[in-house]
Amino acid sequence: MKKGGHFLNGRWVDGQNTDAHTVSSASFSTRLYSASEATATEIEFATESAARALDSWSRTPHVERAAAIERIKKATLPRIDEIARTWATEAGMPIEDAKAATEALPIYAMDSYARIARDFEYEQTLGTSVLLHEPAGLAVGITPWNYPFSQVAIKAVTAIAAGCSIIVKPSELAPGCAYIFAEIIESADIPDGVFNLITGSGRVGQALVSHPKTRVISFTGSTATGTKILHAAANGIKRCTLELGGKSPLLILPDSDIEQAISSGMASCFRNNGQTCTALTRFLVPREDVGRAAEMAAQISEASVVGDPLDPATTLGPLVSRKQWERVQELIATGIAEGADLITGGGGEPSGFQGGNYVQPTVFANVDADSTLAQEEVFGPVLAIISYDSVDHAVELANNSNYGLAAAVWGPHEEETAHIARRISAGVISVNGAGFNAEAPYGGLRRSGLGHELGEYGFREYLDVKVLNA
Ligand code: TXE
Repeated sequence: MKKGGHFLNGRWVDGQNTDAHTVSSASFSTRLYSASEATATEIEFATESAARALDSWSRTPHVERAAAIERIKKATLPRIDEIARTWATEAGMPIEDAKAATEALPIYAMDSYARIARDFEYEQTLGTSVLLHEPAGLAVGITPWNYPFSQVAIKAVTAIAAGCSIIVKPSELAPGCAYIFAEIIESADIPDGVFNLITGSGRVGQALVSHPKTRVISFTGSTATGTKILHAAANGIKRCTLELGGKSPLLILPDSDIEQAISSGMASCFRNNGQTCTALTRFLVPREDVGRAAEMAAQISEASVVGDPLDPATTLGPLVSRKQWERVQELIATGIAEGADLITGGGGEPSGFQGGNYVQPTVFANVDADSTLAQEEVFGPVLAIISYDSVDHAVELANNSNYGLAAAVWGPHEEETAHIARRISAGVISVNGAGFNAEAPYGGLRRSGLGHELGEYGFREYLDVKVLNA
């Protein structure tokens, strides 16, 4: 892959500040290569290119846009192994999981947006009115490091399918998968300027979202940065989708198959080494079952194969950076200081991984529902088990969060479990382990975000609607 520069107006350009960011391996922060910090001139060139491309792309027939998405998918398929290796190296996701994750959601989204671009009813009749759905304009996608291919690919294909042009700024910590995506665009014969990649820090992101030519912002990242982006969107009255953090509950109802519930919950909690916004990180367990639940969670935690993310046997890799490692250490220490019971794991690196970004897989039980550990997103392999006394109490605890991204409920009776799931305030709720539906709207409530990605709801974020009364 081409590393270090920007992909602007269909061409690779060497950045003027080529050595601004050191991209390191997640494992031991070994230097891999340097990435550029875009200058004001490069940002201006990116927006001019995207604005010029928008003019013709927004008028390109939707069947041609659908065909473009199909070409992007075709160019992605042969590169899955390379994407997974880059993801594992830079962000720490175990290679087999990274491969499966690349094969799943981004490819699914490409199929889905080829279909939606083709079949969407761009003109709808409502009484005597005609509703005209049109591309909303130049889009900016700002992405983090935890799912570095999916986040770039999904934002880009949604925008392109809808007839928008897009500038993507990936995380300066893990831009490798974004370079690969730009190469995919290059080989898929997408018109110049429809997709642009520019790298740099939050300063570059802020300049892009604040730029007067930007009309649509799609951000995935922390709630703190999302708040700043929303301010920028407010200043320019721009469309803004925010996919932010979470502290998602798994509610285990009395008489559940506790073994199955814990095992499926642990897979979610430790997915991508805990660096997943939808991770189920608070298990709500009937008070009398807490001992059993903690024991099972500890067993699964201790069976984690901690290691090099490129080793296919690894199930738990490192965090993306030492800074993230320190943040997780602080939260583990806070959990202990707040009096939660440390069942397994704890502070420091697992033995044999000193100085790396590896965290001990950690389980806490009897966590106070209002404590930092129960309220803050940890973004590492750390579970908080909280006990409850009645189902109403459990629902109250599940909703006792500023976040509202995902949730899961596990129970013995399907119908009753689904009924309780409806009382939970979160964007995506799973009943008895039901899987993710990638056609359904994905987004969080409250401090977890605004708007949606995926499916037709995600598509509409890139469309304006006009009403023609005739
Ligand atoms: O995220 P940031 P960070 C959470 C998670 C993690 C914490 C901090 O809890 O521990 O956030 O991660 C760009 N204007 N999530 O600091 O800062 C930045 O360059 C425009 C959850 O890495 O949000 C990067 O490209 N852009 C989350 C992107 O924002 C700005 C995934 C994300 O960085 C900017 C990641 C600004 N002012 C972290 N400042 C999830 N929802 O999955 C920074 N950026």
